[in-house]
Amino acid sequence: MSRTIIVSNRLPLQVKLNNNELEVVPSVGGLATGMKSVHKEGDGIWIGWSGLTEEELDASLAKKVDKAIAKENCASVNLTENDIQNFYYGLSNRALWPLFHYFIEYTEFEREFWESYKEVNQKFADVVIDHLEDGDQVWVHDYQLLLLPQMIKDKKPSTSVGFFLHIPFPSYEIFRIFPWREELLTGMLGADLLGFHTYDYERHFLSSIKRILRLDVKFNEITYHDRIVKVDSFPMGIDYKKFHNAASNHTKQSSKERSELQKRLDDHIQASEDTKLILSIDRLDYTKGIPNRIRAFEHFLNKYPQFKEKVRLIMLAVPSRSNVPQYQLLKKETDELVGRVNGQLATVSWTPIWYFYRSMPFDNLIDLYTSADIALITPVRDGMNLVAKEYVATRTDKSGVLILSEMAGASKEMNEAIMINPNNFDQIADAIKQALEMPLEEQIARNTILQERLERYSVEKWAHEFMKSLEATKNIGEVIVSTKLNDQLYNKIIGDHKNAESSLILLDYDGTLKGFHDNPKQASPDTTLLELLDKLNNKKNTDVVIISGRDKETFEKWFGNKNYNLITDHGVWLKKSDKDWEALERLKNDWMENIRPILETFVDRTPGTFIEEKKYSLAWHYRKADPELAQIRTIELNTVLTSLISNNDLSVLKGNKVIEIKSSSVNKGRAASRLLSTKNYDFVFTIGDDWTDEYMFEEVPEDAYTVKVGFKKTKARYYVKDTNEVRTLLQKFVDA
Ligand code: GDG
Repeated sequence: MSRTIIVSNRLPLQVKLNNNELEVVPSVGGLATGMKSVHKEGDGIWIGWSGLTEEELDASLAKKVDKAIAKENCASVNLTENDIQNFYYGLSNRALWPLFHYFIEYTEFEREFWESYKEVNQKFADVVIDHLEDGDQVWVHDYQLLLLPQMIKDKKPSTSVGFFLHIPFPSYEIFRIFPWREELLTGMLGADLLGFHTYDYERHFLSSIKRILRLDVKFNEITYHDRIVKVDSFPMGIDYKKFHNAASNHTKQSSKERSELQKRLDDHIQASEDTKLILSIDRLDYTKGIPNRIRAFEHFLNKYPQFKEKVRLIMLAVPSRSNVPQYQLLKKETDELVGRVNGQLATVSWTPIWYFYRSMPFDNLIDLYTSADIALITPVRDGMNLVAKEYVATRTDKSGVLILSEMAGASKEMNEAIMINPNNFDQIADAIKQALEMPLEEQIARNTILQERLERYSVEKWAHEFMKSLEATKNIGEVIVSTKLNDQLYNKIIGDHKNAESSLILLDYDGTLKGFHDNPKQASPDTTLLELLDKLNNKKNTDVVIISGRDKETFEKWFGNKNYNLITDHGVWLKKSDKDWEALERLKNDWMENIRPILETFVDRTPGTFIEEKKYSLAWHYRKADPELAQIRTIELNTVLTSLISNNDLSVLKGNKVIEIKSSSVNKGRAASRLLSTKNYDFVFTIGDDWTDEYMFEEVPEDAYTVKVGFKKTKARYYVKDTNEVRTLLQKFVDA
């Protein structure tokens, strides 16, 4: 079985230092539990930071820490105090966390933070590479390590890498604000599988990929260089059995076994018959909507005063990132709000809000979950929210009501909860009233469905599904039947060319010899390319032909003073090296008058697009358009054109970000066969990047070398990654 290396910012354990004595305590968090089976399978290891900085550890202690955590099948990444300040509290929690949660006003884009983020991601990469063995797969977690997948892939291209983001991925309009957005995206694209909690985050991510990196996305697959990156949603679950069983045992506790907290809760519950407890648990984080919740609760008590003295809100806020200024402000605001509400509404026998600012042991958490009639979960933005799930799991008698913000990822799967908008206090007040008055049968009916789902899609299942999907990505590449050119194949091609008596080399231009440009007029050949072509063209017994959809006028301008063989307009015109242009096809172009106005309406309605008018064809270019709008328009245009051209001997060609209408009797394949019939070539090599080149690949003899540029479905036998590799290959012909 292949081994999995799990990587997260923090290790799933706590290292405690008591008078230079080490204690290693495993964490019990959701992630640690979910990954347990993956971690234990086939000697997997977990890589992350131990929680102690280099400054806190001298050399001998550091060794001891390493040894102690190695015992837990973990390995540590050593971080300095400076790393923690700039990478963790800095870029991760003062830029990425607020931005990804739509708190733009809290984001700080410090270059120093960014530099540290890159360095620390590299530190993680170095440790991963050190531990990586052939056949291992890596699963990277969360927003602190967005650059890590590509750093691993750079060094170990054949390693399978998965990545899961635990927080939301924001919409493109938000994500684009980040100054180093391209780097983040390309960092993530090092993974073979990218997982998000919900389809919305997945959709936002794909939208950024299309708009910022302008990559091709088909359904949930991104073509990135010569790889396919799969994107999917995997809603994280909880350790259902652990919470359910703990709650079950809790109900069996004798009064002696009850905790102090439980006793206080019991006092409240027993105070009067219609008393009720509302619970909230979260880290003290501005994304969790804590001030909103307090204000909404205050509004509820004022709107429905009959519940005063009967209902109490118990708020557990766990200290978090307290050296980030916004968290300090939030603490102050929360303290003040709780003080104000309690001050204004409390009576001698009742305080409306019990507020705990601390973390509690697991057993106390169970006390709270099992004693609360209602869970009030109101984040303004939350990747998933496990507390909502844990509350439902502990309701062993199926009583209890969950009020859940629609801004939490969990809301997508927990339809049976009462859904609220955390900014609508009136709605929250009504939801609390509805929850308080909900008949028991309805509570049971809702919780039955919720519990069944939570039990089925547990955190273990979540981890398993992710790993299964990662495994499946290993086969994605196989749908592309062509073979990547490697050194051995290069040598074979060059050798065959050398031994041939008469060779034909057919080269497509755009996307093959030259990269794409927003404006096709500006993609003229550079000097390096011209020098390379000159040398190639001078090879003896070799006919080099540039074969393109470009018009003859453009090629005349670019290559008129060269003695290359040229074929333009997809095969309408041929120019033999030292001769004049000759028409290979006699074509009409009177159809253009009818088609042009149609294309013009598409240009008007699709900003960034334009028409290229050639002598025998019309091309609608959409490279610069919004990719999502363009996708809709191409389907529309295709439908309109197909119905129009059917009787006209015209065809619609879908090129690379261009739709071209031209005579159906012309294509590069026909032009290629004409050339092949004029001479007895014993070596044929053809290379091209788009759909129009497929005709060429079809027409050349079976033993010809057909090469596609880019990792796409093709009839070519081989492929190369990009235009740079094309030039490297041509240089090899020259050097041979
Ligand atoms: C991030 C995303 C996403 C809380 N207080 C105590 C305590 N907890 C435990 C809860 C729960 C966990 O902490 C909190 O998880 P959440 O999901 O609610 O929130 P984040 O910490 O913000 O987590 C979030 C999650 O990652 C997973 O992908 O759902 O959206 O922001 O398990 O039980 N545990 C103990 N004492 C406490 O006082 N023992």
